[in-house]
Amino acid sequence: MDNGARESSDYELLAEIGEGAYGKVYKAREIGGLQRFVAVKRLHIPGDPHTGIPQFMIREVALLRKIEYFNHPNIVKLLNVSAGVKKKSLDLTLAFEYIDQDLSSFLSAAPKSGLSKEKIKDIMRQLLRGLDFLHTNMVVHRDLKPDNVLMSSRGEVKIADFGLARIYTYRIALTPCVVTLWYRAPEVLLHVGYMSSVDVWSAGCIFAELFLLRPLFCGYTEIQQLQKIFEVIGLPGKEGWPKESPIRYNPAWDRQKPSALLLPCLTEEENDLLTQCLEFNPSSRISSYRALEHPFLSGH
Ligand code: 0RS
Repeated sequence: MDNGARESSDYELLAEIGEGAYGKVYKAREIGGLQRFVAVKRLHIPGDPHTGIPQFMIREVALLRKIEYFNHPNIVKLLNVSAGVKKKSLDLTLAFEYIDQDLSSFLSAAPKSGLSKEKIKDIMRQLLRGLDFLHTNMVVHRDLKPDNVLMSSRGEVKIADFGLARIYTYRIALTPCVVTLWYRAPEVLLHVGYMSSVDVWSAGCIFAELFLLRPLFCGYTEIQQLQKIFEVIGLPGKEGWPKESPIRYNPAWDRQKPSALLLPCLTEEENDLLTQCLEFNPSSRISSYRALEHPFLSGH
């Protein structure tokens, strides 16, 4: 892509920085050339590689490269893709620009007094611009959280770990591992859908976290996660519950909300944006595009 075809051996792996359903991510250095730091992501696709590269993989990589072509400032830059054949698997290596910090470390290092309003606005604007770009290109992230929102030393916010949804689904079935539910939209927890609105929910959870400096909803099971959500946004009426959901409506989850504002420590304007991001019904939830026009972010 930038230096022509590269082999994965063109990178010196320095340290493992992440492991998950996707395989492993390493901090690495380019050998020769600019010797830049890169984030190398290795995916192992089990199966007989001689039967060919699965179609879904070709599609997903084509999608990643299409997204890359636009060079969006709030999307992590993909530098190179290569595939290698092993005895019993296909190895896919993706190299990305390396960004120093993730939002979760940034928040842990934030002063106890909190982030400034200007910083919160700046992070949310960049995050929503990145999301709006993905959504315009028909990409739903599905797992947006502070761990995969990266922060460059120049203050740029970049979304990582998107666009491999089908490859992941394939791997998740094979690799049991703990995933955080904290940023999951109710319709995902209720198993009734995956539209771009799921990412706006996650962005809303991140928005609250920028003020609170702790996650808004920390559930450890899907039911507990839903209960935590309803404690803050209120339980929807039975008529608003998706009929297709395998999870039954439970009136006992209804807690009287103490305040009209979602988070009493936020201003009315901030609460208004948060409420629109954390709308139970995905079709009534604000889009990332419209969220950018909200008075809190547009600055009018
Ligand atoms: C959970 C506390 C630790 O540059 C990091 C980068 C980092 C990257 C980078 C670039 C492009 C990815 C990473 C990437 C690819 C899956 C991913 C999943 C999550 C995040 C990024 C992914 N906190 C997490 C690990 N960590 C230390 C803090 C860092 C620090 C700097 N720069 N990743 N991870 N794609 N695939």
